[in-house]
Amino acid sequence: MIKMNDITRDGNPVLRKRAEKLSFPLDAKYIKVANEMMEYLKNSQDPKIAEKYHLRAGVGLAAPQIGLSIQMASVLVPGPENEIVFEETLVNPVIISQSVQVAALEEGEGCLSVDKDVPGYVPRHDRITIRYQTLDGEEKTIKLRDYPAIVCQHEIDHLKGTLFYDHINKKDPLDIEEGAILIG
Ligand code: 4LI
Ligand code: NI
Repeated sequence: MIKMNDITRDGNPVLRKRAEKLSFPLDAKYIKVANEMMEYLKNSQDPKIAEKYHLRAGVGLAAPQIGLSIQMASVLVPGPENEIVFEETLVNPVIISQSVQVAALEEGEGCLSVDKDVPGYVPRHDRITIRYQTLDGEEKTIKLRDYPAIVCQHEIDHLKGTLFYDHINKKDPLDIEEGAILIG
């Protein structure tokens, strides 16, 4: 079971590397890693389990965050009634198209690898089309918008060595372009 101690923190060089593309069929060890990453997200979103194991809640976790420089990230986005809005482990994901429309989380972004609060808007694309492979090598192309799109951009950034605060305007963290959508 993945716990906070297994999560690499800002300053660890693995978070700044470009992750390696995976080839198929996936080695069994990577399937296990993927299942553990998704299990972390589920556990972290369960108040009882999270409290018991001191897990910080997350909706996305990328392999470099557990020290593996491979192109894999798990995403588990719950909706307002706790229903699952998006659940997937993305392998070799790429953004193939993106809206000009910008969006940002109104409350800023957090990251399991960044312990300090870094306030400010993180400008993202409101809509994206991503292409990725599933754990069994199926090629998928899907469109996402709003919160799930923001989470996937944050996770895909991890595979490129980018952290959310890299995108925050250093001079004025709450400066964002006119017309940007703020997601509450
Ligand atoms: C408990 C149970 C307020 C502050 C609101 C919590 C179940 C921030 C938001 C959660 C903020 C769940 C989240 C992310 C933000 C803030 C991630 C709570 C877990 C909200 C996810 C990757 C950025 C993703 C919306 C500094 C660890 N997650 N909140 N950002 N939730 N969560 N990000 N922003 N301000 N980070 O953090 O998983 S994209 Cl689901
Ligand atoms: Ni992160």
